[in-house]
Amino acid sequence: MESKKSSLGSSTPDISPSAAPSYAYALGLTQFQGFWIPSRHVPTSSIISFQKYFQALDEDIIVVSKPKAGTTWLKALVFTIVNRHSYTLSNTPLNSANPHQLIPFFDADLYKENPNPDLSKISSPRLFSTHLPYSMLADSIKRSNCRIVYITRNPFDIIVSLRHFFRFIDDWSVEDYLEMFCRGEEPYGPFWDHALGYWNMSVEKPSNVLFMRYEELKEDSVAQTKRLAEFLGFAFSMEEEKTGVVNQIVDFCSFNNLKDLEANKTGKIPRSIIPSNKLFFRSGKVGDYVNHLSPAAVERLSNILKEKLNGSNLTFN
Ligand code: PAP
Repeated sequence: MESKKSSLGSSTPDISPSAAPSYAYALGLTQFQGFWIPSRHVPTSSIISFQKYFQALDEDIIVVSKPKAGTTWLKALVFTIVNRHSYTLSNTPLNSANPHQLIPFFDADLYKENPNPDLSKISSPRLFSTHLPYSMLADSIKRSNCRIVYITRNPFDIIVSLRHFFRFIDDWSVEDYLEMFCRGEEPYGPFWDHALGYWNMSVEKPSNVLFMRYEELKEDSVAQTKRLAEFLGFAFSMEEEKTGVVNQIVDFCSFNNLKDLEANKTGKIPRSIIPSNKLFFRSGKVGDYVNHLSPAAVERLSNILKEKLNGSNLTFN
């Protein structure tokens, strides 16, 4: 049996559709509370601590996504919108820090280092993030009036983006990654359950959960940024719109601008397993999957998605 390089540099069994546990094993995924958690990176104990101890405030803002759906971009936009009266674009901390450093993850950052961190001194609104599904959020979030912004992306581009990103830990093919998605056995997967959890809540509680799509943000960045700001309670004034503030924020947070900032070109997040911030910026395009996935592969996952999302009004084109 052929061997492939795994995240720990050891050999793992070849992956075939019949080798059901291989992906989870080799990627260090643990099935926990119904989802596949990358437990080498995010210990389940940090999730339990977060669920047990986190006390949400009504003013909190939580950025949520599956990996590679547009997290970095959304964090940059949320940080800039919320802090635009404190920082200009020339002195914003985004010039010297990656967006992930400014909006920490509950599970991978805050509760990983300390089971019950003191978050009371963070100025309001507190900005947090997570890749966890809705069902795994702390109950205090669900009971509070805080705001959750969820971003999703067509899973085909996510697959290609993940494949490129994880080159530093494995040498699987894009087909392997597709197989993983078809089984729902990918980081924070299944994809459909993750998306449906937030989709349903955005329908049920639209003033608490905003459902965004990478493709829509790309297609009309200005309109989507205004929608985001309004949802967050930081709507742009007429004056700001007239003087071009929205366009300036959109341009500042664009792929081309962010990727060329020194913090993203040469920086690395301390204690992170990600070797360079450069990896968060690859091509930033919609539809790149056509260059990597065969039509048959796309059809296969499309059919699974159709079945899984049936009856929900949630679709992916
Ligand atoms: P993460 O979950 O590891 O934080 P995330 O930021 O969600 O990753 O996704 C990275 C993708 O967003 C990359 O996509 P690609 O591989 O298809 O290129 C990355 O290039 C893209 N990206 C990062 N910043 C931006 C941006 N400002 N505008 C558009 N796309 C972006």
